[in-house]
Amino acid sequence: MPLRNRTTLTQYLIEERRRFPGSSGDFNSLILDVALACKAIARSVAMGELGGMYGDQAGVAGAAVNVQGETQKKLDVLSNEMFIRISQWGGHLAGMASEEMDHPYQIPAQFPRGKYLLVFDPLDGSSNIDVNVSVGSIFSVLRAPQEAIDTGRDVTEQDFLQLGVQQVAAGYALYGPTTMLVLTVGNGAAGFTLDPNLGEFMLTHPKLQVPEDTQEFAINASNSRFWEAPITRYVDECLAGKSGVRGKDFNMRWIASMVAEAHRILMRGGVFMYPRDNKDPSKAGRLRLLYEANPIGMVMEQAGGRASTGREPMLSVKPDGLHQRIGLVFGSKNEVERIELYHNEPTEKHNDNPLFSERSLFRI
Ligand code: AFP
Repeated sequence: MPLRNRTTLTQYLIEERRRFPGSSGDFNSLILDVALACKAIARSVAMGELGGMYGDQAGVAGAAVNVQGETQKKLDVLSNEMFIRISQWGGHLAGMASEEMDHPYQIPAQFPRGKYLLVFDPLDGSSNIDVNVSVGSIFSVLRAPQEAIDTGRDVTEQDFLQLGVQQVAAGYALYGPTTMLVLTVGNGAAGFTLDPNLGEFMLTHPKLQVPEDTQEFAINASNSRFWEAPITRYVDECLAGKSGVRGKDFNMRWIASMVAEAHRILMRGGVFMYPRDNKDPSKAGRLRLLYEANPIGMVMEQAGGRASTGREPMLSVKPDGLHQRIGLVFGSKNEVERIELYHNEPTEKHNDNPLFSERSLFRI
């Protein structure tokens, strides 16, 4: 469709910000910087081995390791640098935080500081890079504390520890067969497809809505022996299909790229679970609250879905650390609410049911 019939990301942002007549345009410029970083990352992802993009980042002794204790891929590091280089100079940010950096990033002295905080996972799904499966970037925008804005001081970890409901924008880029940007600025969620000829993100999905019901669930089933009882119950019921209490068959997916799972769920419904489990008691989950669970959670909630820890709404969790991990369930509203019900049901009540036991679908 020729450009004249399409809305660009810039036009969408300007139209959205008309709701705030006094706005300075800082916010729009920041989102466009993020979009540019995603376009640059998309090109590097597309080059793959041709651009020398595969493989681990070299460290002092073998592969480099990030604050999470995870091996860093070359693209993890490059993507992180792109987010920083493209967004640090514009005067919109008081500071940044990233999965790939131990501490908050201070805006260099030669650049003006602004009123927003940018939090991001520069490349999510890194284990899929070398096998050419879709990966993505996830971002979240918060307002910096007013006194940080007024004084221009260095940001602290505490500045970032805000509830998910305090995000002013969130979204992701998906580097798939097409590169897409999904964004919420607090007024629904919209999808943009990158026109590679123009280099512009074009509005293709103006009002994303997650179907309230689904027959598709996503979980890494290899962890099933570590799950808590409510998750085991929910998955067992899905596997029982028509012959069980759900009365319908389910399909299972697992891509190991949360951005790709989130996008599928936005497009056709579904439920994603990476629950808290006892695989590693030192970790309260695999996914990180500030730059994975909260931004994806805001997008899902803005699109009529739900995001939860399994027990409570994700966006109301008070963060206690920059790299805090958390159990994450999101997707079709009725499925997420069912999972929360199972978590909040008194255990003895469920166990009294003659049809179920903690370990398997039916008491043997
Ligand atoms: P990586 O970025 O380290 O590959 O982690 C991706 C992720 O955070 C999320 O995108 C996936 O849903 C999840 O981890 C996959 O975890 P498993 O590899 O344990 O299935």
